[in-house]
This record gives sequence, C-alpha cells and structure tokens, in this order.
Amino acid sequence: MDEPRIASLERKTNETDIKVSINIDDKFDQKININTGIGFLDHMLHALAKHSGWSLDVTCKGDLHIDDHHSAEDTGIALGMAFKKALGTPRGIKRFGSAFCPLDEALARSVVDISGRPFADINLDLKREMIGTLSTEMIPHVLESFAGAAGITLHVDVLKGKNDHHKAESAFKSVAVALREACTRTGTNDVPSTKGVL
Ligand SMILES: [Mn+2]
Repeated sequence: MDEPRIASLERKTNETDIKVSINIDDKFDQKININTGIGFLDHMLHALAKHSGWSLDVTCKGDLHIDDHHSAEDTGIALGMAFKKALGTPRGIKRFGSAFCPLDEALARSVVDISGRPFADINLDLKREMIGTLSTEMIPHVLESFAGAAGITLHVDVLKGKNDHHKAESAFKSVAVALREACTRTGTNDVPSTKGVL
C-alpha cells in the first residue's frame, strides 16, 4: 500500500491567515471543509476537492473588510503550496492530465502538466462583475495563483456556456478531474521526464 500523500501548512501575512490540510489520496473517505469567508470561493474549492478525490480542510481569516482580493489570491497560493508539498518529488505519477466537464449548458476543458514549471492560461469568459461576494476577475486569478504555487502548467478554457456560475463551476470540476489523472500513480518509481528530473 502506498503512503497517502498529505500535507498541512499555515500561511500568515498582514492580510490573511490561512490553514490548509490536504490528502491527495483519500477518495474513499473524503472529508471536505472549506471556510474562506467567501461563499462562492468555498463552493469552487469544494468542487475542486470533491472531484480531485482529495480530503481538504481550508480556513482563511482575511481582510474582507477591504475586499475579496487578498483572501481569494492567498487561498489559491496556500492551496498550491500544500498540493506541491503533499505530492513531494513527482515520481511514479502520470504527470499529464486532461478533462472536459459540462455543467448543463457550460463546458470547460482543463489540461495539466505536473511539470515543476509554473504557468497558467485561464479563459473562463465570465461576464458578470460578481458571483455572490466573489469578484469574477478573481476566479481565474485563484487558478493562476494555485498553479504558480504548485509549480504546474495549467490550461483552462470554458468552451461554451451562458450562466457564469455554471461556467466557473465546470472549470473547477475539469481542473479537478485533470489533476486527479495527472496525480495517478503508475506503479513505477520513474520520474516522468526525459530530463530525469521535474
Ligand atoms: Mn453550483
């Protein structure tokens, strides 16, 4: 039996105080608790954890009296750091993952590479200013922040859709399913790179 890939960390600044615990290998007994103070962000991270097969605990106490920016961005960073820490040296994993996820009329595609190279290109085509108390401009930024801190390459495109809630949610679900594939163990101890290192 492989050891479960787990990590916990706290990231504290003058703007936010965030605690994250993640278990990448808990798909049979998932426990998900998200409390960032921003309802729609909680909903997106819950969807991300659920469809990635993670157990995830995230608490953010941030400066929401200013706006949602620091809390949303720093939560993405802390989650990316925790994911990277849990994954450890990326040996014996598929490395690449991709997924299409629909939510009714919306359809999103995500392609991920556990590359050690932080890069994100996120196109969600959101039209509204806000969804709940989350600025829609922060939704791609959360994914960019996550990818940057995790050191992964992430391409996310919403291909179709009319409803912004559906578009965002289909995007997070597709990221989850792509990550789940990329993190899947191959049963080898190989570093999946011609360089021999990631
Ligand atoms: Mn929803």
